[in-house]
Amino acid sequence: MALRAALRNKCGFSGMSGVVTQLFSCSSSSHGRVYAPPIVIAQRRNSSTSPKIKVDLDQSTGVAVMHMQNPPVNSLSLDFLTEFCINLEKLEMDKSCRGLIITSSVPKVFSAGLDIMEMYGTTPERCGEFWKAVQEMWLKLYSSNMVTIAAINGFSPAGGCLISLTCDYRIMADNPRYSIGLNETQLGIVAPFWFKDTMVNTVGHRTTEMSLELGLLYNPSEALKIGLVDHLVPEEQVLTTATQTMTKWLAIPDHARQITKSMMRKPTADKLTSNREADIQNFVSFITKDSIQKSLRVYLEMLRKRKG
Ligand code: CO8
Repeated sequence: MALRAALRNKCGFSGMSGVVTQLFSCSSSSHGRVYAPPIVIAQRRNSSTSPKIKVDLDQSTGVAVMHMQNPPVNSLSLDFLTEFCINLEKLEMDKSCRGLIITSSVPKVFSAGLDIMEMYGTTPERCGEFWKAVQEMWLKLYSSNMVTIAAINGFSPAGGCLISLTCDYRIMADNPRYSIGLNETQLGIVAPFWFKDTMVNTVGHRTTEMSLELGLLYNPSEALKIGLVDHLVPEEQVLTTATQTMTKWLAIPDHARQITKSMMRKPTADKLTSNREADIQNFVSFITKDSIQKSLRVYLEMLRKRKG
């Protein structure tokens, strides 16, 4: 709780600045996203800078860009996930924010997925706390009322792929060196049912089955072909394309889009919501097994050797 409180303070939006350049009007429902046509567009930006995540909210467009900045590889540690969730919650409650683009400030890497060091050689208590934060991140993002777009500007294995799949739309840098996929089995671990469900809902059962069993990582062209991503663009255009795509999505009335999104996603989210504790227990007992710890150690050594 102390960590949460400390992060809350760090994550507070600050430094509102800017000039009103055009007129806009924006009314809100309980989730703050019933939008009226622009009368005045205010070029006001809220920026929040916290150690691992930077959020820029453009109040004139209602679009926030969340930059993950946790070098060297944007791994999803407990601290990172806590910050991520706090920022997400703040944006969700902010009536002026209707769309969220998630991208990386770390060169060549969108996210290397869950921080392996949170799963290797730690206590069952810490593992449980960590897994709860992973669940929280997924539930919040998957059920978000905002339009969410992943601007995938680098490698995106495992948890990085999960974040992408959890968004409404995926734009990836067309660089054949990058890859994306749920590669858990390659580490000797198993993607839980809600990772699997998220992928099934995106690319279908057969592709997911093969993908998960083999722990496949796809290059951008392959990922586009199977529908794992929606659009490829040159790397330098990822963010601008995400912004343009967001404009199209935001042209749809919020209430209709949100109800539709909920209709599509709620049954999947509810499966985890009603099984959270059992899912945490499963994770902790699985990950703390000697054989699984050994697999993780071998994988970490492989990562180090590859580097050398
Ligand atoms: N967690 C922790 N540390 C990591 C991770 C990670 N996921 N990935 C890389 N690192 C570390 C490396 O060990 C290295 O550390 P050091 O500098 O101390 O040697 C440092 O980050 C930099 O890594 P690289 O030199 O490999 O960086 P590159 O830019 O060359 O490559 C890659 C970037 C491609 C992202 C590469 O690092 C990579 O492939 N990483 C592994 C990615 C991966 O396999 N992630 C899977 C994580 S598991 C997960 O997300 C879902 C788990 C579900 C659990 C279910 C259990 C029941």
